Amino acid sequence: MAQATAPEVIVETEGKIGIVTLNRPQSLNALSIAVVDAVIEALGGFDRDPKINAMVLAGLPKSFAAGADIGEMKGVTGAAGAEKQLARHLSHWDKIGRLKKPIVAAVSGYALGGGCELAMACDMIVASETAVFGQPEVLIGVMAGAGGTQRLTKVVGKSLSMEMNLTGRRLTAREALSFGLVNRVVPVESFLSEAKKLAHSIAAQPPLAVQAAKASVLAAVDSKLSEGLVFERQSFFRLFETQDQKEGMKAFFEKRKPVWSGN
Ligand code: DAK
Repeated sequence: MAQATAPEVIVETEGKIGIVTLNRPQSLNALSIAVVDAVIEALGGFDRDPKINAMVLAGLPKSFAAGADIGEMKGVTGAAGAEKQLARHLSHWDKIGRLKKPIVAAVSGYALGGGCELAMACDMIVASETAVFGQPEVLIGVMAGAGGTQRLTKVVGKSLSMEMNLTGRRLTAREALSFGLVNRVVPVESFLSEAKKLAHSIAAQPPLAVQAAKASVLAAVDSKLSEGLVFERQSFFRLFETQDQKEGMKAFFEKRKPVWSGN
């Protein structure tokens, strides 16, 4: 079972889903190093837990996360100093991209800077009507450092990403939906339940097929089409080694619901 290593991070399970909630309301869920480390430890724990098939990473109704904790960065001087101070933290951020199981971000209120980057590092985003997305680092003299110029550009395109990264322009939830940054926009009262619903619907599928499909979609983001197609085909073939492939196709002809073993 995944555990919280910081008091501001709540870790729970609900059936086959693991839920990690940021709970640092006094600073609008600013991402201190301890909080990010705890979030990633908890997600990693769920990723290794055979009882869990999908995850939700949630913020609070007022704020998903208003960025990295500026208080922890303001005293840092020099590129080498920044790299040294953030090295361990950086390797933690990189771990999110290596998690096998899907993560749904439940975003309400501010998703700014590192908060926007954390949401984009997840696989899907359910946003509340009050959600705002932005990379405002330029307004405090720096720039995005954890995917805000990379993942965002791949989703919304160069022009809008430029504007967001160069002026701090924020997107409303509806705008984010129109650009494909989020999966859906729901009333603030239901953002968490809708994110859980989506995670449960994924968790009900055969886990090895889900994980292979996740890896294949991510390969599309990272590689050129011809390489992605090879990766996809190999992943498809490998699923014919699983018991769930046999069960899924047998159940189809027996006109019943498949019972997944996860093998
Ligand atoms: N850090 C620390 N405290 C924060 C904070 C933050 N990012 N955001 C808000 N707070 C605190 C405020 O200081 C205030 O604290 P008190 O004064 O009450 O003690 C409290 O939260 C409420 O904030 P406000 O009074 O400002 O509330 P407003 O509603 O007026 O404004 C706001 C909300 C979200 C628009 C505003 O707080 C704001 O602009 N916050 C900063 C947003 C921002 O600039 N975010 C980007 C930070 S830089 C990397 C990984 C990550 C990153 C970089 C590298 N690597 C792995 C290499 C990420 C960098 C960033 O995110």
